Parts: sequence; structure tokens; C-alpha cells
Amino acid sequence: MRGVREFADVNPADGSVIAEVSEADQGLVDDAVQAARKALLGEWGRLGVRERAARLHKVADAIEARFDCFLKAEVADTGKPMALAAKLDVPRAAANFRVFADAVKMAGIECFQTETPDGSSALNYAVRKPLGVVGIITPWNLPLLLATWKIAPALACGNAVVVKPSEETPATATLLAEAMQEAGIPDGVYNVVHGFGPGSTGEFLTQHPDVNAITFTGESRTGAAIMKAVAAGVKPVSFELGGKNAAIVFADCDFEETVRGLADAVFLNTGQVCLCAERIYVERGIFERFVEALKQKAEKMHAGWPTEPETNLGPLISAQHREKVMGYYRLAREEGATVITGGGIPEFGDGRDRGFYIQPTIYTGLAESTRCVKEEIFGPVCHIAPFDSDDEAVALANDTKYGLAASVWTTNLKRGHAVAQQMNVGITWVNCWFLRDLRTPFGGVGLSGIGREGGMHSLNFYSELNNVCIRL
Ligand code: NAD
Ligand code: 6OD
Repeated sequence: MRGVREFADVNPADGSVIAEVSEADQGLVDDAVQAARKALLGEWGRLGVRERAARLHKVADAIEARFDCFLKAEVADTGKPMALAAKLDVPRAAANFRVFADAVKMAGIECFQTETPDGSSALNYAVRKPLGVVGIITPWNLPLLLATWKIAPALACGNAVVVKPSEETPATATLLAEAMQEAGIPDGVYNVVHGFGPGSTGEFLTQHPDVNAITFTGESRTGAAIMKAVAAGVKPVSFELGGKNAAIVFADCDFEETVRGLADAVFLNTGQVCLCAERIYVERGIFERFVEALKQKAEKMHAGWPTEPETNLGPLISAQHREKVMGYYRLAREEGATVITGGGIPEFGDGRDRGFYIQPTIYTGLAESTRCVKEEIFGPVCHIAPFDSDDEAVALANDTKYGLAASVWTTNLKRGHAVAQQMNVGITWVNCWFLRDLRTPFGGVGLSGIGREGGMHSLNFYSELNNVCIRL
């Protein structure tokens, strides 16, 4: 028998089991890869770009038509506030398909007229071809948003995909198959396999000889393991990994806007966004005022049931992840932090006590060399430290092995440009955070990733270019 080991899908808001999921073994992963390979030789492989793009728009339509189903599934899997998923996760899934459907239609080709030594010429042009079968491995924090961020451009470029969503959040990738079918995406183009990473479905997929490329979002350490797994096959990889992102707050910032923006940057999705700011550097003149203002925001957060409209703080994803974050809360005290607020587990006196809620937490007073300042925690937590000059702020923000995102808060735009350009990261926001234009490059430096996705960067990763040279 194959693929019969089952694992529980748990609702993080109350610890209840919402589904039993079949773990795909090597045989099922083989079947999925072979189905994808076969689909490339069928109708999908023969479709022109215009028709492919039209079908991807239909996928977006089908997601929108099932908005409530996707919403409920995402909320049940993650425990995130329904209001957040309705504003961010589900609309972004549809937008991902629309943006890449349009991008592939608009994409031009490189073309050069070349002078030859004998005085005549040649014409060079590059044609875009699919990579083949793309393995897509995704995390649990924004499951549908992050999976579709990769599925949409991969399909736009004519590939077939095998997706392995996180074992914590299997629901929406499964539901997406219905939208694919309704949109006329042929059988075998979109495949989903469930299971774990090492020694399980994820590893079977990365090691599969018939998978042509791997695109992965998750922890930096997992990225390193996947790199080893694909090395023998010399496969292209795109990695969007962890972060230990800094925010720099100047005394000349719009104070209220900055506090509002950074409350989001620290606590949105219970701090489980790779772009979250876990290190905030504040110009000394407004340090005390800023710490007090962010504390007020943290203490007003409402850790309610996900379906309550006023809830803006959900649980962490799992008991195991809460234990990891609580480990950092304990470590921060040992490392000498001053606890401004939080640091523990809230008590509700109802079913939420069986869920994985945790208090939003702010620290000050840690040395820059401590583990809590250096390591990604991935919870609703930040450390705030003062600085005295622009150069010092830049040096502090860049003193990390990660390099995903940064934010700079100032009303002096000249300073905003200057500091933003010195950040050693893939994206720097000035007076905003997580404001996305899907055509722009997205990715990280150092431990935060390899490559860029977004707009043409995605199209370039998910396709091979074949340069044709014609002597004229
Ligand atoms: P994770 O690395 O533990 O798991 C991600 C996925 O990889 C899961 O599907 C998992 O089953 C699979 N996996 C694990 N080990 C594997 C292996 N050896 N081979 C193949 N697959 C394997 O990450 P997570 O805990 O799900 O997500 C949180 C992490 O993701 C954080 O570090 C966060 O910063 C990062 N993240 C980064 C971005 C980004 O865009 N840079 C976005 C979201 C999350
Ligand atoms: O907005 C995106 O495209 C993106 N990849 C966001 C990543 C968020 C990390 O948790």
C-alpha cells in the first residue's frame, strides 16, 4: 500500500483535529511527477501563451467564486484572524494568477542584430521555453499566498507543477485543485502531494530525477538541506528564506504613522511573516516615547477567536512552534533583556487555552551580540535599541547574516533614499511595510535566499531561454 500513513491537521486556535491527511510516499510522489511529465506532452504543452494566460485568469475567477471556502480553510489551518485572511491571503492568491497571466502575455524577447567578421550580419533572438516539471515547496505562515506566488508564474511559463504544502497547512493547496479543474487546466498540470520534509514527501520531491527545478520558501536551514539534495542533478533553485529584519526610526518621522506601521510590522499574523521587523532601532531623542507607544499598541491587541471581527492577534501555528518562541522569551531574560510587555502565554478560561496563543512581547536592553538579536524568532516579538547617528543605524541594521527586508521611517526623503540604498537586503520600505507591487524583484541576500521572483524575475526563473542565431 502507498501513501496511507495519515497525519493530523490541527486548528491552532483550539488544538482540535480538523482533518486526517495522507502522507505521500515515494511511490505517490513518483506518480505525481509522472503525471506532470505526461501533461507537458499533451494539450498543455501545445497551448499558446494567450490561451494559457486566459486559463490562469479563469483560475483567479474560480478562486474568487470560492472566496469563502478558501477563507474558511485558511483560517482553520492557521488560526489567523479571518479579517486578515479576507484582506490579504485570499485576494493575493487571485492577484498572483492575474499578474503573471498578464506578465507572460506582455513579455518580449531579447533580440540582437549581430555584425559578422565577413561584413554581413546575423540575427539573434531568444525563445522562452518551460523548464518542465517544477517542484514547489511552501511554508505554513501564508500558505495560499506563498504557494500561488510560485504556482502562477510556473504555469504562466508553461510548466507543470508538483506542490508540497506545509504539513501544518494542507487545505488550501488541495482546494486549489478544484479551481484549476474549473478553469480548464488539464489533468496532471497541477499536482499536490502532502507530507513532511526530511525522509518524507519533501525530500522525495527534491531528490526526484524527473523534477527539473525546485522553488522553495521556508527556513534557511531547510534551504541548505534542499540545496544538497538537488546538487547531484544540478537543478535550478529559487529560495525565499528567513529574515531578522530591521526597522530604523528617525526622530523626524511621522510619529503616529510610524508606530501604527511598526505595530503591523511586528505583530501582523502573530509575527509569522518572513518580512516582520524583529529589530527596531530608534533615534535616541524619541526612544522612550516610541517604546511606550508600541507597548500601548501591543497591550491593546485582541487575541480573540479567528472569526471575531475585532480579533487582530491569532495563535502561533503549533504547540511546537510556540515552544520554540517561548524558548526565546526565556532566553531573552537570561540574556539580560528588560521586558517592556508580554513574555508569556495568555489565559482565556475557554477553548483558546488548548490553542497556541502567546503574548505580544517587546524587549529592550539586549546586547547586539545576543542570540535573541541575531536569530529569527518568528513570533510577535521585537527588540528596540537606541542609535545616535545615521551611520550607526545603518551599521546596526546591516549587522546580520540575513538580508530579506528593512524599513526606514523619516519625513526627510533625502535621508530616506540614502539610508534605504545602504540596506543590505532584497527590499527596503520607506514609511511603509509589506506594501507590494508584484512586478518588482522580491528575494533576499545572505541567509535570506537565492534569486529574485516577481514580474519578469519570476518569468526568467520559470523558463529556459533558447537563443536562436540566424546568419543573414
Ligand atoms: P520550513 O523550512 O520548516 O518548512 C517549509 C517547507 O519545507 C514545508 O513544506 C516542509 O515540509 C518542507 N521541508 C522541510 N524540510 C525539508 C527537506 N529536508 N526537504 C524538502 N522539504 C522540506 O519552514 P516553515 O517553518 O514552514 O516556515 C517558516 C520559515 O519560512 C521562516 O524561517 C520564515 O522566515 C520563512 N519564510 C520565508 C519567506 C520569504 O519569502 N523569504 C516567506 C515565508 C516564510
Ligand atoms: O508578498 C510576497 O510576494 C511574498 N513572497 C511575501 C512573503 C512573506 C513572507 O512571509
